[in-house]
Amino acid sequence: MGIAKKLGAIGVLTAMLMAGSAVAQEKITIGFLPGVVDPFYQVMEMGVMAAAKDLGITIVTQIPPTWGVQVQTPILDAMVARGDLDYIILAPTDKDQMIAPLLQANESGIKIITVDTFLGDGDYANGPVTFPISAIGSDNTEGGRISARGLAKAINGEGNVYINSTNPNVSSVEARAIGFTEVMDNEFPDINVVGLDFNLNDMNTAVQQTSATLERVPDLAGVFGTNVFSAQGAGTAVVNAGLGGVVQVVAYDATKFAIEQLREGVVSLVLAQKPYDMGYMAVQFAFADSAGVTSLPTKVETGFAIIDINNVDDPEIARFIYQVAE
Ligand code: T6T
Repeated sequence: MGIAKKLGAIGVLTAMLMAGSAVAQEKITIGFLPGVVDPFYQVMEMGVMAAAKDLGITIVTQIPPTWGVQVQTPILDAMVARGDLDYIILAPTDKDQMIAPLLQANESGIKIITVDTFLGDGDYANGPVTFPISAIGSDNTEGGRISARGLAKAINGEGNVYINSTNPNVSSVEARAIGFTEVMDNEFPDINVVGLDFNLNDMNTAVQQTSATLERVPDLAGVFGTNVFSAQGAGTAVVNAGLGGVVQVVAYDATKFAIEQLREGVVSLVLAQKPYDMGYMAVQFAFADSAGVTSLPTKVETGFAIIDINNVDDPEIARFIYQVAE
């Protein structure tokens, strides 16, 4: 087996960087500012800390207690005001509203890498926003398409389906709903998307909204929960209504809760993102940039593991379940 295959992409990059780090290099300090406290970002933080350990980098982490620009911006400003950060790795909670505060951070000399969510259209080479080094995350439009095909299969290609999501203008979940709706509209003429609600990343709101939809649309066939709290809320509402296994749920994000509901037959498909890789790679990119590497890609898609009842116990798949306390 070749060395590249043995180590994997991240391992190879680390080996190269560590070899390069034999050359005298300034030590860097990185701020890590994810979107909110949730299992997805907890796993991302593990990746960040593992890379920091491997590369000898100091990380300053601040995790917002709730989702949103109003919470994230003052934390960002405080990080900038510290004066000791060379890079900030951040998941912007709004693709437009976070541009100005991040541009200000960048103009003060801090380089920016976005993880999971992006700014503008995410094309930092030719798009409207070009100051971040790279956007590292999932191809969420494709994730939405995969979710749609999974749900369509679970409901035999017909019926009413509903989307529960977090907030408008968040690049990740917005793309998931777009990809999902596009596939339902173009590939499944007998499936009707009856609604999309925003729960503001609050699980209780997701439960209420899904329960209300179950009442409003008594023959609802399926629900797409576009992230951790949306999927948890959707799954909980379906179980509360006694409709587990009758109304199918597709869950974006591989939490232990989603996997339990998969085993119980409530959830038919779980889409695992790769937050560990996102975090690890973002730190590697900062390190490489500080060493003078100028060829870093402006976009990296980290891929998915698609989990269903047939492969959930396959160790090659199960390793992508978010292994954190919930
Ligand atoms: O789905 C992830 C993340 O990709 C999204 O941008 C926000 O929600 C999560 O953190 C899950 O809660």
